Amino acid sequence: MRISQATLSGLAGDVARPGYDVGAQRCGIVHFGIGAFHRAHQAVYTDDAMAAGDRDWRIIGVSLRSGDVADQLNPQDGLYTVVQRSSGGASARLIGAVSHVIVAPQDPDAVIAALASADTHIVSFTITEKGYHRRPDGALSREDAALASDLAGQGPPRTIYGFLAAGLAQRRAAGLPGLTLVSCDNLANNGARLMSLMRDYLGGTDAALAEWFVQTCRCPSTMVDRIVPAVTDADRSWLADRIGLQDAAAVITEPFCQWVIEDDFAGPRPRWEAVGAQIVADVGDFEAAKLRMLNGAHSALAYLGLARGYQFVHEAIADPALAATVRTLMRCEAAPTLRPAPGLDLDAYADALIARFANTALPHRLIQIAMDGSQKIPQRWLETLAVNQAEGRSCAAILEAVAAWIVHVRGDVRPVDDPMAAKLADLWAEHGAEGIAAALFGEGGVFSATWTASPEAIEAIKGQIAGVAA
Ligand code: CS2
Repeated sequence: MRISQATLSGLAGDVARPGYDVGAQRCGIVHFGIGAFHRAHQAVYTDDAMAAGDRDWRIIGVSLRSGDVADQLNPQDGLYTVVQRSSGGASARLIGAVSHVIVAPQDPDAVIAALASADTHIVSFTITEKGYHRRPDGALSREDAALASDLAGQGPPRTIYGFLAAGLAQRRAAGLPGLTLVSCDNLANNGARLMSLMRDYLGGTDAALAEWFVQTCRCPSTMVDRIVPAVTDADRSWLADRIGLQDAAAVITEPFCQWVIEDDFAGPRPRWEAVGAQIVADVGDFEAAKLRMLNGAHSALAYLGLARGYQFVHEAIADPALAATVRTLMRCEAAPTLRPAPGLDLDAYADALIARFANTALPHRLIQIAMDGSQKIPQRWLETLAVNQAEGRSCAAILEAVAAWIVHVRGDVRPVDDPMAAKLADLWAEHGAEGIAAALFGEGGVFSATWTASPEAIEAIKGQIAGVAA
């Protein structure tokens, strides 16, 4: 039997229930990209905030493309379990914060109506790096088909920009207040970037609305952190035995959870800080440390680990050579580029990250992390490389990882899941092992807006490519 309001009496007694009247809450948040990460992170904080007394903050999820999550959550009245798993054991809790999911291509008007509702105060996003439709230099990628269609006003919206523009126009016309747009994706300065991308989009479509947007809406930056591997069928059947009901929307995660949010809201918000989030004046130092150390190490483990035949993060980090590379990357290459955020000891942070990667109770596939590298490496590696290069330091560990990524995107060993996969394969065909590093990172290269590699760095990558490819 499937979990839902009607079947809850069948749920195992030791699964914690929401500490508030779920059905009595209105929706105050619209969330784009309601994947496993959101369900294990922001939705949990919001569930806790309502249990602590906040009201009317249930979440309407929006899927921009597939109907899969709607099929998982809607028949369950939005209910699902979050399982926390570590070597110490597993615990499960039921989350009531999600109301329902709208599949945007099936019902675009419902998405716009949710954005235009007087009850909505916050719109948040986990749409992954590529959901922002940016070029490698960070500007709006106007040539992208979905974005071009939205900019031209052809048919219903397809991107967050098109939907936001339609929703904001209705709010403005109705005299409603602006919204807080909360990016929860792993981009550097995610709030400021979203603000500037949205302003650029509106500037090209509706200048008066662009002005209203800047005056009334806010885009706080956030740092989000929780490792949430994709759930497998085996996980779901293990969970059904454990909790007594089938749950198609369950998520399995680690005990660790962190959310640092810039204190910059347009209107009301849940008291997330009362339930463990940090609301701070400046997120930048937290964000840079997390992206360059955790995510930087993750991506290095992904490409170097796959090349050595590993499948999971915990296997790769158990390899002494890879552990040494990752430790060097974090402590000697990333850390010197960072200003420690208040209370953050970067050496201790690196050790804690290695312990999290080693969690064998939470198998995390390297191939999941290897996805979309072209969207990830600028903020994970290239900013670190740029700062170190400017200060005369080289970064052997990151360059080794860069070489492994370059070999990965050649695409002849395993499929490359990346919006730039075709372009990267073409570059390989055109430049070969001799010229590919310069085509990507040299003067005028694809990624040179973030890091223009020195001739020495290009040579070092070339040497590594020969090593990895051999
Ligand atoms: C990972 C992240 O898939 C990836 O690229 O590096 O999803 C990572 O697990 C999270 O950012 C941890 O907070």
